[in-house]
Amino acid sequence: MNLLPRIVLLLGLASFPVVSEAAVMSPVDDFQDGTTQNWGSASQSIVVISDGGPAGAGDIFLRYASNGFGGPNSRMVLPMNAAGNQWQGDYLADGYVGFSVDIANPGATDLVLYLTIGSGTDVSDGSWVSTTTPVTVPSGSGWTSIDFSIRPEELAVLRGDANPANTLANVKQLRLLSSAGGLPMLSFGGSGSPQGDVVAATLEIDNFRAVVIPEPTAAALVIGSLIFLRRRVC
Ligand SMILES: [Ca+2]
Repeated sequence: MNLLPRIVLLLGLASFPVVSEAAVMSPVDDFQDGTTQNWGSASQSIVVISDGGPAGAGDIFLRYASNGFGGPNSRMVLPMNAAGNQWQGDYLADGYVGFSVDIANPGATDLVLYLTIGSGTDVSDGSWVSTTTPVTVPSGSGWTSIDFSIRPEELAVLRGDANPANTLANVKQLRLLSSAGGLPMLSFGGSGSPQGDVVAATLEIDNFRAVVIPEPTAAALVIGSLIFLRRRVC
């Protein structure tokens, strides 16, 4: 094929974003610094375990056990709501399309997990959306890698703005929770935050990170294509 038709063909391909849809990963919460990295509330009993994460010896992870009968540890929910936490931001601009996390369930109760995303900094302000497809991690499960899609069309609005994209553009907090009966309920009769089940269960977590698809630019694709072409014809 002559050079000009090749360039025309490549310029045509550049108009299809799928060409560049190569996912990358965000920075990871791996707990290797020995802290909870902002997961959980101060009143919850979150334990940092120094050995036995997915990579084995020396792989630090978190364990949270809900008790199912009352107090701050009654519910199976792990909030990320510290002021200025690392997961605040504009997920649309950052190209976040999902999250990946390693989970183990050494407890006696199946975990039915949803990831919920909020745009407010307090319990009752802002909007909340939720993933719609629960991920079940059965009782007794060892480490398993799970994913949540957070593309706007795959999210359910729990409260507030009817357009999930607006919540994704202004994220202030997350809540990872187990809800065996379907989409999470909200506290305060519907005006509060997504709640996990009141249940005796155990969640172990490591390597929480976002799946990122950088926004493609036609210029970058054309430049990349021409570099490839130059290598082929030289
Ligand atoms: Ca780790």
